[in-house]
Amino acid sequence: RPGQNHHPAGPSTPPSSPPTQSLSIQRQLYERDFPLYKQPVEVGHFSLDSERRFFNDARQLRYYVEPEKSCPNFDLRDGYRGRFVKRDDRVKEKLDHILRWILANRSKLQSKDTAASSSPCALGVDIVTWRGHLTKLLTTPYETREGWLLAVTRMGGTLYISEVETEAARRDRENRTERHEEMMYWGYKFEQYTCADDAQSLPDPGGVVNTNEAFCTVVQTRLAEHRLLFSGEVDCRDKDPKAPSPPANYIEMKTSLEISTPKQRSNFHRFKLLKWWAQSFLPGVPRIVAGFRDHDGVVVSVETYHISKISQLIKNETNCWKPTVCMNFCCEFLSFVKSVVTEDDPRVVHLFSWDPHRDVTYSIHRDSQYSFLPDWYVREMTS
Ligand code: 0WD
Ligand code: CA
Repeated sequence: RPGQNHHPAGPSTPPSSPPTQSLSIQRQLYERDFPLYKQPVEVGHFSLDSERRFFNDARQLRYYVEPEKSCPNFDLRDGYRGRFVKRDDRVKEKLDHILRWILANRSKLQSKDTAASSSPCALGVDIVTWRGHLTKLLTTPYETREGWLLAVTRMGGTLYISEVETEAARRDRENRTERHEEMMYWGYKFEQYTCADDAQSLPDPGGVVNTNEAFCTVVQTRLAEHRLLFSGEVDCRDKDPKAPSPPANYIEMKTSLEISTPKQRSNFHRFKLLKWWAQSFLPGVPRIVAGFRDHDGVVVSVETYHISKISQLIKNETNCWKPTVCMNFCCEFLSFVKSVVTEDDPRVVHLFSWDPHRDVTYSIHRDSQYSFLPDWYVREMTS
């Protein structure tokens, strides 16, 4: 075995040896016991309004209203031309909203185990990132199409992980077809048909869909030895006041093409359920409500998926994904990052790069275009 490759199951290396240069993504390396993943705890939340302004509260949280009929006939194309305000996805917000939340809630974070720790770490967490970035890590062992770039900076002992758009993703974004643009709207429109602004009211399908608006949960958890703090967008909550406390009352909304053949069912299990599972499992969101639509964007059925039952649902599929591989790979990647990114400096970025069928590699950048921790955050955290 080449000594340059980071081997997850290999013998432990002495602490003084230099970090390895790459991380293998071969699935069989990660087929072992499911790692410890602590029940995620919501430590806070925030909202982004119709102009993408940050609020340290739950004003954008919506309430799920179960459709009247199992075949609701929601027309997802309605309003695309006249009642749609689309977020400008050329603007890269990086971790800014999470950092704003951290500054506003620092007191809630400095935890007890930090005080006892021999190497005090300012925030009491090892990793700060978006949930969506972790989802990409979880699905990497099974991804054959899209690579990723993740920028990592260590400051005050905490590793901040922020995605960088790949060249391929930028090309895809700039060359979307009109049909694709419209289909991206359908998911948001489905949310509008099923979500109300408060527990007493009904959804308003006649209103404007504005994708600047968001409610995000901030959760803390631990994956093996990695203490994680991440945020993810939450579509809505259970409106029953007796529902369990967050994140157990949250619901993820999805749309998908209706399933009409065994091949489609198998593909749904093997590819789509992997992404759905990874995204909701991470923050402890227990349920997904899926609207199955036809080619014209009409929802023909609605189904609920319980995250805890998805692994059972896929068990009969040949060549299927395994939750343990996803979690072990993510855990190993975070260990790899910790071993590589030792310099504690907000101006230094280690750019981790992965392309399908390749190992994970990295490059180092000082005072470059990749630096992503804003001055207002660095100043506040180091003063
Ligand atoms: O600037 C960036 N590179 C990114 C910013 C990348 C990823 C996310 N974000 C931020 C935004 O501030 C957004 O409010 O992500 C927030 C959502 O983060 P997340 O929950 O970690 O992302 P993810 O799990 O990938 O997506 C959750 C939902 C999506 O729902 P579906 O059902 O399609 O998975 O957030 C929406 C989308 O509705 N979404 C985004 N919203 C704004 N900017 C983005 C995005 N880049 N990606 C997904
Ligand atoms: Ca959704």
